[in-house]
Amino acid sequence: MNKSNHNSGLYKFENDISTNESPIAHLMKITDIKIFVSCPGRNFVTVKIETDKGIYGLGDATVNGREMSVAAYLEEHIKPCLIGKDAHQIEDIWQYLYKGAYWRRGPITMAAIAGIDMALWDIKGKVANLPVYQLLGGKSRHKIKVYAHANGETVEDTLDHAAQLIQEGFKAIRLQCKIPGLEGTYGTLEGKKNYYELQSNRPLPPEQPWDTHKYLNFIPQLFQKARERFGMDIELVHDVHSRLTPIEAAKLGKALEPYNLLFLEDSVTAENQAGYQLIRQHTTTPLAVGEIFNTIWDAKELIENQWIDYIRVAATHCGGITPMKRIADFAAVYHVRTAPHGAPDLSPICHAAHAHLNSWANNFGVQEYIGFGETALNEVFKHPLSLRDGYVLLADKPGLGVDFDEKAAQKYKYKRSYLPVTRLEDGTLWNW
Ligand code: KDG
Ligand code: MG
Repeated sequence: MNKSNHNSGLYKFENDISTNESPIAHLMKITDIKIFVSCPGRNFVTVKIETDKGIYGLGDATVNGREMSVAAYLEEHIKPCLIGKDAHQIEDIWQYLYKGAYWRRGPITMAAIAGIDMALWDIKGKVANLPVYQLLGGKSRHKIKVYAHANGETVEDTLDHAAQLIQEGFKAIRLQCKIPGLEGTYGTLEGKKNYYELQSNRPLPPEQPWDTHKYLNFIPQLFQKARERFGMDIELVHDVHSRLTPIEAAKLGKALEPYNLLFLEDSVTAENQAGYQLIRQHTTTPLAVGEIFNTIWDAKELIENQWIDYIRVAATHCGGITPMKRIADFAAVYHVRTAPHGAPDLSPICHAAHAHLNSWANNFGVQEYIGFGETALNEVFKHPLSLRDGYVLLADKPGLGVDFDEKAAQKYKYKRSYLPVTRLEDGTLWNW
């Protein structure tokens, strides 16, 4: 290779290609990795990678209810290995943290890797002076369809909430409602109607009751009333939160067929992926799953057997942008579309990463959207996302386009917090 061809511009070839060393000199050394755990409304683990060129990148490594484990993993086990490495080697660093750790997969490991991976993509975009979606291959669309959440204590309450969202311009809405006869569950939590799963300020997990029989009797009525009131145009989603067995989910899918859902989410747990085969054999209601998946392996059989229609992995929980791009491409082969998790326990950095992926992926389906209403959140994170008429718009900024105010974050101290736990009325622990 002729050296002189490569000495101009960013890429400086210092070694001849015939040697065993990398032909690319360390372009941009990682000088520090800072890990912030803050609570601007809810807990977030934020990663900041600094380089010797003064450019930094940001990543989200939040695991709801297990934040300090990821922070310790990053601080003690990742940071020392990456100082001095070339920030441009995203693929090699990803493999180093995944294969090189010997201990693969799992939510803590993969969130830690995700925080690093997102920050490295952010750096690469800033160096190139391009938004990350350009590095992925450019835009497939100029706006990102989202679904909002309508929750309520009663059917009427839930549908009033949905009516308000329709008026705001949303084209797709998720309906969740408190189940009659079950106290304090599944529609609202502590009076929070816009999001029923907000972290509790209690230092121990709150408990909620569950009854599958009551639930299965009730949910089809909710969707029947929704169609009576709104007609067939609005797209509807429901999240089962993995509380059914496959045959129960199949029954629910069948019962919901007349109401034409966009998808039924997390109808059963997916450790046993074949559970979805059974549901699939019985219903044409589209199926979505994946928000707690950590790797492509969690989705492999679901996708290649076409047992699902939407894969809902989140960049923060599946190892970052690098694997999410791979999962989207793999899913496209089997007619599966992406519908990334979009709960507020993902920081605006993850939401921005999704917006870049959603702009790029041809097989993007829909993005879950709760919004960024909290004042404290907006004080700490400046993000490039805006909402217009049921679509998210992504402003063109280099990298991911998010900024993080470290000083403001310090004001909002981490608070130990948990998701609720579910039990049957006889005390048996159930899936939450
Ligand atoms: O941390 C768990 C929440 O993000 C989850 O309960 C939200 O199911 C969820 C959803 O679909 O947004
Ligand atoms: Mg869900």
